[in-house]
Amino acid sequence: MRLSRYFLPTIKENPSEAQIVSHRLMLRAGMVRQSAAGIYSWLPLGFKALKKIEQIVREEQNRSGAIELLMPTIQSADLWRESGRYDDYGKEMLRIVDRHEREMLFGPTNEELITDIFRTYVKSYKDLPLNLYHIQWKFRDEVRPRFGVMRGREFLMKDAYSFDIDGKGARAAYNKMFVAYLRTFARMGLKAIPMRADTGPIGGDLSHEFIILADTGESEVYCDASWMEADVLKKDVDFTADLQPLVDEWLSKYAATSEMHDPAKCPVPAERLRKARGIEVGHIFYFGTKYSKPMNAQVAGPDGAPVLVEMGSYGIGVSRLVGALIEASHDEAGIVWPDAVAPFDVALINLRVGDAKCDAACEDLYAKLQKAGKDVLYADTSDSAGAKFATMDLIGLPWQLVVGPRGLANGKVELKRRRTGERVELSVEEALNRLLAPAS
Ligand code: 5CA
Repeated sequence: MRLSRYFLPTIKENPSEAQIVSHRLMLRAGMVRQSAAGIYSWLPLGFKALKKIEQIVREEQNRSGAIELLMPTIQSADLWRESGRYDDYGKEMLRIVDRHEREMLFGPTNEELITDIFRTYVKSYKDLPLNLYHIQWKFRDEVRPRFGVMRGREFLMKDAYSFDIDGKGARAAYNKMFVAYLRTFARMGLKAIPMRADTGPIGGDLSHEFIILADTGESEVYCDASWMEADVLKKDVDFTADLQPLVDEWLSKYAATSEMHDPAKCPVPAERLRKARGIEVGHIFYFGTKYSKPMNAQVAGPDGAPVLVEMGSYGIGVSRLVGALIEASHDEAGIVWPDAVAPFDVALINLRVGDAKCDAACEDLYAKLQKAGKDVLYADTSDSAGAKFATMDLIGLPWQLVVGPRGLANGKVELKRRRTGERVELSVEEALNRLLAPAS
């Protein structure tokens, strides 16, 4: 993408409405624009980051055996009456009346809708286990939407729903999601720690929140210092195997939110206990027959007798993750994207647009990098070098490839790693090789 043709409305001044760094940087980098309290438009750069994150979530859901579909944002109130949650959900639910006076709502979650789909089509235990998910916008009329996309009213969630014939199967489904979540967040460069959690309006008796540590987090958490060294991606995972031993291994490391933490019962010695603040990026629930029972979602068991299915639901805050990733990875100059979720891979900076040699070298690099599959933002505008560097540092792409007349006279370009600030002078060939090496 050529910057001269792109839509990147960056802002120099710090926006006064932003209280935390990720919100400030998202506004300054032209990623989002608030359209009403807690409701955002995703501008091109923000949208690209959102899509990158969504894709990692999708790949790990698919790897674990979950199947993607898409349910609507608007739901019928009648379904929610069946589960009893239409009255229980309270003011957080945005209620709508259509032209025929039918009561509708903007979905805050999808347990009812998916259970209705399930009961319509699935009739036999032979079709289980089944885990269906979608990545769809939700609306919750939060009392205090704040911190930008971290606590929005409209937000993008991945929600998966598992159906099993018995508790043992449901536990296996829960374990798959547990491990898929660890992998998902680790692939984004985040350390998300699973913590025993309250189940709130979703219900059930087994639940974990996945929380990343950040000073601006809304939850207070306690965890064993050994979590800091844990490497989730070290082992490959076979999702067809029994994952209980792996889950038990992870759960043997203590971690709890302040609501669940009891100092008297905490097994971690004081010197190894970390108290920190955290951001909830995912939440998984096992709630048995809480929805299948009132909604009569049953299948024929092996002996032909009807059995109510055991269910769980599993959420990831996809749009919240954009903010959470920035909270976890930034410096004074701006965002520092982890490679896997960066909206572009490389910023190609032409220091002297109009100079025939610089232009030609940049065009050549731009074409070659794109041909090799790299997503390049080519700074081909007439802004000053200083302004270009500031913009590129602000938007935080992992690599900056700088082409200027002085270097080119000696056949050199400069490659800067955004995360470390390290700069090296290289030949054009070497720079290309470095950028196209598998690790970059
Ligand atoms: N039905 C279940 C799981 S599918 C559910 O709704 N769980 S939840 O309420 O915990 O939400 C799942 C995830 O969505 C949370 O972990 C959080 O990361 C994200 N989330 C929840 N509320 C908001 C919000 N107001 N703004 C942004 N993200 C949110």
